[in-house]
Parts: sequence; structure tokens; C-alpha cells
Amino acid sequence: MSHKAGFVNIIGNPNVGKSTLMNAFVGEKLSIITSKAQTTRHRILGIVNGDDFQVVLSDTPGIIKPAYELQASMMDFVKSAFEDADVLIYMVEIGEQALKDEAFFNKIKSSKIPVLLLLNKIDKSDQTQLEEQVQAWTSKVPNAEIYPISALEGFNVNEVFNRIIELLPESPPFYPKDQLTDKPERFFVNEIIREKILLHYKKEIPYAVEVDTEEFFEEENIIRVRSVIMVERETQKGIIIGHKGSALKRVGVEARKDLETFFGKQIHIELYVKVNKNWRSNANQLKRFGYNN
Ligand SMILES: Nc1nc2c(ncn2[C@@H]2O[C@H](COP(=O)(O)OP(=O)(O)OP(=O)(O)O)[C@@H](O)[C@H]2O)c(=O)[nH]1
Ligand SMILES: [Mg+2]
Repeated sequence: MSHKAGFVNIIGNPNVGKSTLMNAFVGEKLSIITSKAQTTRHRILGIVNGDDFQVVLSDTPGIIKPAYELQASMMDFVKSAFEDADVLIYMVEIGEQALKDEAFFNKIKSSKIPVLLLLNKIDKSDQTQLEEQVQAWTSKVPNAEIYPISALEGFNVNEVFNRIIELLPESPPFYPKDQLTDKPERFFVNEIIREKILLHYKKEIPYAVEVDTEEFFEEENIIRVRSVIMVERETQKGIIIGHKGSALKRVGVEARKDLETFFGKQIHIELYVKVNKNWRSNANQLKRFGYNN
């Protein structure tokens, strides 16, 4: 029997729905999703296996002009996603004009590999607007096949997936057929906690936070987790903890619920907050947290 396999890398501006699409393909919440830009900071693999195919999807951070070292590392993940793709998914959302970064945009337009341009969030548009946008994107990126989709509502998601399979080369699988992702369990603990922080804190706070899970002990009926929430300044620490610890407690309670769903087991979670001055700009610290380029 013939077998197809390959890498399908999802790129686009922040907040257009890249992670929502990857989760829809995989059928699991591998990537966290929020309404804030720069939710995803890493390149995260989501693997979809069938009897005669393996699709290795990459979710990547939204494309931005880096202002500090962390963001530069995030953009290196995006660059790497150009290099090993068999199919490139360029996601845009209704109303959007073009990638803010011209160099990336030119790379897409001159891509030698197939590009699927997914026009997302069409549940928010009407027929006239949709037709206008499809026309505009057809002339802007003539090398792409355009699909209007709604990643959130699942509209056209299966059709895109079938097209991906058609485009993949004949190849044996790259990963074991029961593998879902390349990231370890602790990574998902970090991410779920970070999602709660993105949801509940304002302005600069979520961007100054990194989460590091120091302990992950799996027992028969329970997983015991201890994670550090890293901030850049003493004042941010106070804000994360909140009045009598109430804000931090809420993060813990909500993260625990999601972790129990994710791991299918009872979770005991211990959170504490630490100041790690300017970790976002410190190459050694970034390496420690997995932004190693
Ligand atoms: N209405 C609508 N909203 C969507 C759709 N897809 C995603 N969203 C919403 O758009 C927001 C951003 O979604 P994400 O999947 O986190 O976007 P992203 O591109 O991964 O964002 P970054 O990781 O920050 O680059 C969330 O609030 C999603 O619920 C869609 O098809 N329709
Ligand atoms: Mg994302």
C-alpha cells in the first residue's frame, strides 16, 4: 500500500486563527488560543495519522517585527517553518490586507512549494465582502489556491485537509503512528497556565510572563505539578498574585480544570511567582525556556 507523509506549516499574522485551525485538524487542544495577539510563542507540531498518511502540522507564532530577543526567537521559528514545508498554509482573516512583514510576504509569493491561502473567519463576513476578498487575494498571491474557511465553526476544514493529502509526497511516516506532537508533557502545562494569564491580566503583563514547570510527577491516580510563573519586575509579581493571592488562585483553579481534561487524570497544581529580571532579552534565559536558536 502506498503511504503519504509530509510537513504542513501554518503561518500568518498574529491572531488570525492559526492555532484554532491546527487544533481543528488534530482534534485536540494542543495549541492555546486567546483573543490576544502573540498567543503562540513556539513552533508546535500537531500530527494527524491515518492508515496511509501522516500529516505533520506546524503551528507557528504570528509574524511581527521583533522588538526584543524573545520575539526575535519567535520569528526564527517562523523562518524554520519556511524551510521544511511540503505544503505552506498562509492564513489571513477577513478584512486583513497583507502580511505586515514584507520579506515574509515576498517569500510566500515566490514559494516553489504549494501554498494554500486560507481566508479565515468567514462566519463574520457576508457574501459580497467574501467575494471581494477572494478576488483581492487572488491578485495579491497568484501562486496560491484560495479557500474561504471558518476554523472556529469547521467550515471547509475537511476540504482543506483532503487537499493537503492530495498534495503530500509519497513517503513513509516521520514519527511513530501513535504520536500526536513533538512537545513533552511539561510544555502543555506551561502553555495552559500561560493561557490563563493571557485571559486574566491586562496590557504588558502576559508578555512579560514565562511559565516553567519544575515538577511533573505522575502517580497512578493523580499528576502532581509544580510550576513557576516568571515575571520581569517586582511590581508585576504583585499583580500576578493579587489581593490575598486571589488572582493567582484563579489561574490555578482554571489551569487545573483544563489540565485534568488534557491529561484525563486528576491534577494537583502548585504555583509560585518569581522575578527573573529581563528574561525576555537574555539569551541564556531564553535558551533555558526552549527558545534556542
Ligand atoms: N469568528 C471567528 N473567530 C475565530 C476563527 N478562528 C479563530 N478565531 C478567534 O480568533 C482569535 C485568535 O485565534 P488563535 O487561533 O489564537 O489565532 P493565532 O493565529 O494562533 O494567534 P497567535 O498565536 O497570537 O499568532 C481567538 O479568539 C479565536 O477564537 C473563526 O473561524 N471565526
Ligand atoms: Mg497561535
